[in-house]
Amino acid sequence: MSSATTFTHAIVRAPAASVTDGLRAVDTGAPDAGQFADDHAAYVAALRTAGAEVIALPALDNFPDSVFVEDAALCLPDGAVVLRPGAPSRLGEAAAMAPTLRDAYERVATVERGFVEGGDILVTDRDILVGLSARTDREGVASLRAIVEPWGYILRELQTPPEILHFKTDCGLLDGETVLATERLAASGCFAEYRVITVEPGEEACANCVRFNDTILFPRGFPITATRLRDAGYDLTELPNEQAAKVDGGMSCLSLRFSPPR
Ligand code: CIR
Repeated sequence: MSSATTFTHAIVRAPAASVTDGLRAVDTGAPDAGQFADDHAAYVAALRTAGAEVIALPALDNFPDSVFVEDAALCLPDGAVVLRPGAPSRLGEAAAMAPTLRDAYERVATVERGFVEGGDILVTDRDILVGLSARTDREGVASLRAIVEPWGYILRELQTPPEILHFKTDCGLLDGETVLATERLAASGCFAEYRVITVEPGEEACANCVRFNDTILFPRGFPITATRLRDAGYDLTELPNEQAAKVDGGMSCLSLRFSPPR
């Protein structure tokens, strides 16, 4: 079993009413906060169905993007890391997440320099891939590396293509050695050591999916890629993501997945 896709727990945070002010690269209108809350409840229910004990944190109205908990922390089998989001309006989300990590883990370290957002980190069985982006810089990656390499992990620094918000905006882990990726990200060569299934052109917004135990949480509305994955033997749980997508969020951003160290 892959430790990169097998978990007992998930951390989520309720969407704040202020999610309507969430950051977005292109403004296609604000998300509907009520619908966002309903979609989030469906996401949490799917995590529970997949076997998660869910730690549900309260909304933080001062942080419009705080529902996207993945960007504030990194949960590994051997320890957790409090990250440093590169978006100024999101920096404080990391400190707000720290107490929850300390409750779950004995070993919690903090990125003290530079910037790293969890959306730029893909953890596989083989290594930790970190994409430099507008939110994640070299100094932050060096700080993260100094934490995780002594814990026994291999960190590989990559470049997120410039038009992409986060490295994981365009990819998701399907199993320990297989990634779903857009053609534009796969073309960068960053998955040379992995099996790659590509997203159907025009369906790029479904690349950010997340495997939790036996199922893949997958945004609804991307039928060709969904069929491709089912034909390859994967079980999908399709979920509404239209509101989160208005503020550039996807399936992985909405949770931190982990198994507390024994
Ligand atoms: C942001 O721009 O930071 C949020 N509106 C979306 C964050 C999405 N997070 C992720 O991809 N890990």
